[in-house]
Amino acid sequence: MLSRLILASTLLYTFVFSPTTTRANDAIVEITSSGVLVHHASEESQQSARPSFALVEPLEITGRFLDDSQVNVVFGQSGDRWTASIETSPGTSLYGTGEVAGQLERTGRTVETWNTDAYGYMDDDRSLYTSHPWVLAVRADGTAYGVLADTTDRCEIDLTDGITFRAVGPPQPVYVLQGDSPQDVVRQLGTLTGTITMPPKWAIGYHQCRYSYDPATRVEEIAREFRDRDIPADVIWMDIDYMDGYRCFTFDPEDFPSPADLNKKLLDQGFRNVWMIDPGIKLEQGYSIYDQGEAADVWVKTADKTTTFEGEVWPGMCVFPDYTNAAVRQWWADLYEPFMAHGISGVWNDMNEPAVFNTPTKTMPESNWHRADQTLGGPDTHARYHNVYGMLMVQATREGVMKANPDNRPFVLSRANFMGGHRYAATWTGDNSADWYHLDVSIPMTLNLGLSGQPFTGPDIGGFAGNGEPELFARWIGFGALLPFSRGHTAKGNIDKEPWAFGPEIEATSRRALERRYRLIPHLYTLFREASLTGMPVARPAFFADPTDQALRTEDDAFLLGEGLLVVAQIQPARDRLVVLPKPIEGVEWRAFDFPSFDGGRDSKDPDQPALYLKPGTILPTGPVMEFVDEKPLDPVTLIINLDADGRARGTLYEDAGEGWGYREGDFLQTTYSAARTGDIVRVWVAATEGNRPRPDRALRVRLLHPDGKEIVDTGIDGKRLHIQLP
Ligand code: NBV
Repeated sequence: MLSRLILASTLLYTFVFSPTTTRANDAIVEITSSGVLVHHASEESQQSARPSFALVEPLEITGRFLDDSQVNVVFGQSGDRWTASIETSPGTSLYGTGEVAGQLERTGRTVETWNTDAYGYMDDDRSLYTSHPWVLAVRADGTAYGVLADTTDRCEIDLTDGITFRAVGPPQPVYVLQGDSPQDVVRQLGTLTGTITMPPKWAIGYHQCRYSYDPATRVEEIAREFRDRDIPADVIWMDIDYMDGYRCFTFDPEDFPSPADLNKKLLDQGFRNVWMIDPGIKLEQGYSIYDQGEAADVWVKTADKTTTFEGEVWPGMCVFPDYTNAAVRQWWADLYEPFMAHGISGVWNDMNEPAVFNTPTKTMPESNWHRADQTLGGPDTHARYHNVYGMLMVQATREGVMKANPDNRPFVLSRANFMGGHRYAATWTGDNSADWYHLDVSIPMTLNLGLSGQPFTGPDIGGFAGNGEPELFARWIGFGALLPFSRGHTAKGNIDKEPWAFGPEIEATSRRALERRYRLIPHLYTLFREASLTGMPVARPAFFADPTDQALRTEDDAFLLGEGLLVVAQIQPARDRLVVLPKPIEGVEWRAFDFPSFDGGRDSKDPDQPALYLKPGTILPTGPVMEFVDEKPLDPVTLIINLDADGRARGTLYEDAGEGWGYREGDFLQTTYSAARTGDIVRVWVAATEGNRPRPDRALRVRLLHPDGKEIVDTGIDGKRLHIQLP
């Protein structure tokens, strides 16, 4: 026991920036082998040390001690709710809280975890589609900690005065993750809740959706237009109208007579496809999915625990699989095998909060009954499982997709989700509207999701509800093309919103935006690799560049892609934003650059495109414009370089097959490029490689950003040292 305690204090001191020695309350504090502090209200309330729904592996407790860290969790009671409060020091900025609208910094806001269908949401909507009982706190000095309340219940996160969680039921454990920077904390969150697996490369290309492309010939037309107009895109989406009367796992016999043929035609042009599946199963005898589910008794029950709950959704009266039960998840997973056999590449699970039309709450009654696995907490009410309904659905979907196509990486998009659910599905920011407000919140929403563990996300580019004006679309696609999940979408009844729909000028803007994405795919793919290994978000807030710089803490319109690339979006119509840039590093500025036309793309000088800046000391790997991600090999590799004050720079490029699991056996190539200036010569070389994949025989191009604003361009062979003569 003693040795465990010694180990505990060693670990504790590794994570605490400047420990104090006061004990603030009687909470029981335990420490895990990975340095996470687990606070319990009392001995009685102590549960197993694991965020029940988030963790990959149970945490191993290595000791118990007085809480002498800087973060004291004070448990209490307020009415029927338990509370856990943390006092924050002056100058602390709060983030996270998952998918809520509004500004990036969450200090002063109150939200509630309760997955909600929130069509046309605004700042004051306290709950949206996904729930993350998690707050990231960045202190004035740039050190940070994160706090996670391990509860699936409806939980208020009140950030008006420090951090307070309020939830019903018995008090649950609260986890404190301490780090010397916000990045450090976000990485620890990745360790605690798991990370995404590497998506198929096509999923990081551009996606085109609408509610709905119907019939199949319209889908073909859309695909052809993209290729005829030379606008890069990888995926076309099939929204609910492809189904036969909104019956999941069926196809409308007239409008989609042969989904396999359609998917084949799309694939022949380099397009993958994603098809929607909802949780509401039409209550109709003779519909095979209903009949099967009925026979296996898989549906969520009402409060009497025996009557099947019926609720109205798109197909009319529906029943709902009880995904909290392992046998039901297995049943659901198995439905995907015949479905995927139509050549389906990816699956979109919508309406899984779950949304129900004919109840006052627009979801199931909280008294509904789930026959949940003991490992999840055992049978209980919907109140307890509401927030994880969507997550457990996509866990099963993903399993089914993987079983159907074991050699492929699964792609699932989910509207509802919960802390840790990023392991199963990407998410998007739901039904936004085609207005400047929703354009504005797209970036902070994406960033806070990233800070809450979900790196694969982005908004409906162009806005879901309503039409919007051409300029709005141009600005939106300008930066939306650079967000981790990049998809254009719009609702039924709206005008067309494909990149060409607003006329030639906006079409040219959209093409430039998407060409930029495709030039940056080598870098984006490298960032997805990092996210999959460590939990670091792909798109990161500007303050990650310097967590001590208070001015960056509220920068909502800029984001970092990785460490070194800053994207400054053009948010407002017809105004050049005064953006807060990170400070120069030892006199060297973050240097602006663009993509000129010499490598096959079009000149991107365009006020709708975000400004791009490269951090001193960075090498950014880019590639040629492509129609779709695997259209051609990455050749040449173009390195864009901004040397630091010592004349040095570094950067990483990760490559693999883009599909399948070979990378797990070493079939990848990770290259660390280095550059150094000596006198008038800049040398560029491969400093390190990892993985078994041979380096392709290909050209290397270097664009050296020069202090006088000019660029020096040189070419060589990738893998061979390049010597660039400065003028
Ligand atoms: O399936 C139709 C839509 C979908 O396009 C949208 O993205 C989802 O968020 N779905 C909601 C249901 C209808 C919304 C009005």
